[in-house]
Amino acid sequence: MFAVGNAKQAAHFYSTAFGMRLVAYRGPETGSREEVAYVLASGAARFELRGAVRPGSDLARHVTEHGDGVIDLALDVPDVDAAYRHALAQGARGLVEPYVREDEHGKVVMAAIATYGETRHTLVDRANYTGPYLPGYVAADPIVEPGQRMFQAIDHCVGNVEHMDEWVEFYERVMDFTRMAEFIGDDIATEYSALMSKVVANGTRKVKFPLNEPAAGKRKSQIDEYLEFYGGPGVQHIALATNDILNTVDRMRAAGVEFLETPDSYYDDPELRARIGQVRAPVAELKKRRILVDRDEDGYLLQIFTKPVQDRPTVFFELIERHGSLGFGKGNFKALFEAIEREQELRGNL
Ligand code: TYF
Ligand code: FE
Repeated sequence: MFAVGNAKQAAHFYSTAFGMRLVAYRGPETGSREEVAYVLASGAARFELRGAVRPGSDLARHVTEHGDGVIDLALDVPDVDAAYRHALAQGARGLVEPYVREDEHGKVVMAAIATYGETRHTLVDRANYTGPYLPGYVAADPIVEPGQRMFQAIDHCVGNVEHMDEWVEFYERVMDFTRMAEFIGDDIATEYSALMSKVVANGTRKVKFPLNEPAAGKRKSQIDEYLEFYGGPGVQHIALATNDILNTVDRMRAAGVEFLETPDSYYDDPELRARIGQVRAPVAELKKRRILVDRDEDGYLLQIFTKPVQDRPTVFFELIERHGSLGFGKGNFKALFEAIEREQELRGNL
């Protein structure tokens, strides 16, 4: 869920540039006097965009303070009561006690706990609900005629925090998540990344949360830039799983989405071909689009990163097409972080 300064226009952006379909709405016309909410879907991925319709609300304050950003990463759980009680027993801060909402389409159970910064996790069980989204929302028609889907799921959500280990431990303790092998440690940090990162995931690895913290380097860390401009910890990027990253990138670019530039040298490096072996598209086609490739023992992945999608240098998106690999593109970290730093420098924040 996003808090934005203008949900009506944001809904238009995610419809035209990300190929999402507006599916549900609530606002003054439906009895929601304080705020509007637009719900967009692409496959299993759902974004809710919230905007304040008048001054004075906590939502309005949130946008003033942080700019557009992610306020809630909702998690589907089979038993909201049990999950909430467990979380609180393990030291999580409860925000909303479990409650039931019903309408003619069925019932949902929800609760919410706090995570890093002002970010929340809503715990939701909508197994017994058949409506367009949740009780309180009405079905809505697409803003533009929906074309072919550009992505079908959320692959991972990344948090920028001050102390990574504190939050790794939080997800282990509160959610029974476990650490995944991939991490960015001291060694990489001092060489080029200016950040450290560890990944936690649930048992099925469907939910993956990398957590970044700034590392002291020669220059200002990209994570420090985020923390300064967001005004604290928050969601840094959301990775969207696509089946056809070449097509998606072409269509997003045509719609005006800006992606990070990867230099020609990345593709012309003889070691790249040796490292990635055979992938589904010719390297020339990847090079044309600045798509990155990485391979590990399980397979390979293709990925690309947008520039920040709002005025502040905070939230951005990743597109990822996995072919067996469960990683996050370790082999691309150097090229990626150099590209991010070039942008940081242009902004005068390096
Ligand atoms: O999610 C990941 O770990 C990758 C790599 O500031 C990454 O997408 C890590 C840190 C970062 C940007 C990308
Ligand atoms: Fe990522």
